[in-house]
Amino acid sequence: MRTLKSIQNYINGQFVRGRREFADVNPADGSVIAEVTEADDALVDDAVQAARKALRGEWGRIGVRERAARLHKVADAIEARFDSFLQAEVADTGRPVALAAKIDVPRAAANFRVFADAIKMAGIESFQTETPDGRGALNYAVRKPLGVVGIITPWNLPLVLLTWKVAPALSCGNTVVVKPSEETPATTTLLAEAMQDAGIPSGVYNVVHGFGPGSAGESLTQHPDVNAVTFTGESRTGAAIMKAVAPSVKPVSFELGGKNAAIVFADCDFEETVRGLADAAFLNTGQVCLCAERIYVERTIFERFVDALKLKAESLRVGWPTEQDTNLGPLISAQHRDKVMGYYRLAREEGATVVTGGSVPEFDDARDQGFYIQPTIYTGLAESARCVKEEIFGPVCHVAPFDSEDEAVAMANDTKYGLAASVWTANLKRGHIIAQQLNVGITWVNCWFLRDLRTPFGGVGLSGIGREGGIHSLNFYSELNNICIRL
Ligand code: NAD
Ligand code: 6OD
Repeated sequence: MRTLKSIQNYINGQFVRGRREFADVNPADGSVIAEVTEADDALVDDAVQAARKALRGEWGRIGVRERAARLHKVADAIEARFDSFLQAEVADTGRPVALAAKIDVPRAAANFRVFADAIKMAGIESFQTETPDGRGALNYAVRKPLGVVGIITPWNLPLVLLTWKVAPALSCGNTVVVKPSEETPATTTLLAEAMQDAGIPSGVYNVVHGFGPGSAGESLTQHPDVNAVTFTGESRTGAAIMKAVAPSVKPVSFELGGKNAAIVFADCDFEETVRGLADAAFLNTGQVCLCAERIYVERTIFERFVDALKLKAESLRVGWPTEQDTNLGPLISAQHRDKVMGYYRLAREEGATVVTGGSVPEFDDARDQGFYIQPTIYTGLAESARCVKEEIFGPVCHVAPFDSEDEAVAMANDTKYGLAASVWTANLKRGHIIAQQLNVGITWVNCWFLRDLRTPFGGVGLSGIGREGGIHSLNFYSELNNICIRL
């Protein structure tokens, strides 16, 4: 009999079992890969108290240089365990192994290195202040940790988005309690081993497993001794967390959903644009918050573009995540596939033309017990259709024609979300002008998901609150204390 792997909570430097367990499922074939032990309120409290205590221990005493050195050691430890992280992430998420090897594990290490260096380079503000009596004053600010930061992460890029928040939080001297998605608990737990290898003191990095409402997620966000909450996930979960933290007025940073637009002009580099937008629509089976679900194409090249994108979508290899030449793995869960299939049906009811896809592929092997879905392109929907307005979060896009720049910008901006956009044109002057008119946190011109970790990252409207990245992360994860000295 095969013994299932057990994924445990990590509290005060120890792996700890909870009272209930739930299954960690491989989305490629529906098999159970591990039992995950859920943290109840008491264990969440233990984790928060361990994190509080660690603020007053060695972690609270070491200086910025030593903190940064240890974060580089965390990056070294991730790189040393590259294959374990890779296998765990692929099994949990179903993302293709080539993608995870190129993006997820290297980015986890990069997140620690970038914020280790950023905190060493971060200056403080100071002002010489003139006063009526001529004596003047000196104002300067010091950066202090917020305290215990609660970190809640989603399933779509578990390791990237976890380390994107843990690294800057630790670089600023905080301690953390992380609640990963119930769908993808493995790499958050593996990171605990990397923390141990790197000499991060007990209690600095804690992990509690479980669900959202009525479980570890809610318990963490409501905990009175958590000083700030940083969350990535759905917009409506962000709203629930906002309510939970309101009574204790905690700072929040929210990276939420999107319904991102791409605008394609007739003068674009056609091949590069089709390649770029095939990635933007289908990468990670469309489960990237930055994916383009709305593509607006100048009418003169509309049909040629739709034909080319169709060819590209149909050339993608939907397969086992562990095979090197797989382009698309499954969706994360049966429940998520039901949701995406619901939108595929709705698109037809709303009058869409199905250019390609629209259903579930058949394999005649164990993948039929997995949660695969076809990459799908629609045209012909009204701009008011729910499929054009609501985030679907699958490998799907709607392509619509436009006749003028103003019309393209108006359609792109007609959304309650505002995370990301892309503009494709050989005319860079037009690229700048259009990009500046888009109501989003990030616009890419002639590229997509090209990241520089020093830049502000976040969204407007339903897409989030605040910006992370570079100095923006350091400012969120620290409390600035301004000191005014009378001279
Ligand atoms: P989700 O909101 O369902 O869950 C995210 C996390 O929140 C999970 O750990 C979950 O257990 C927890 N949670 C759920 N309800 C909670 C509650 N009431 N209190 C506390 N915790 C709770 O999101 P998901 O389905 O895991 O992720 C997909 C969503 O995330 C998409 O909408 C996507 O656009 C968004 N996302 C946004 C970004 C960004 O940077 N803006 C990045 C990745 C994903
Ligand atoms: O690249 C990042 O830093 C980031 N936060 C990406 C988010 C992707 C959403 O799925």
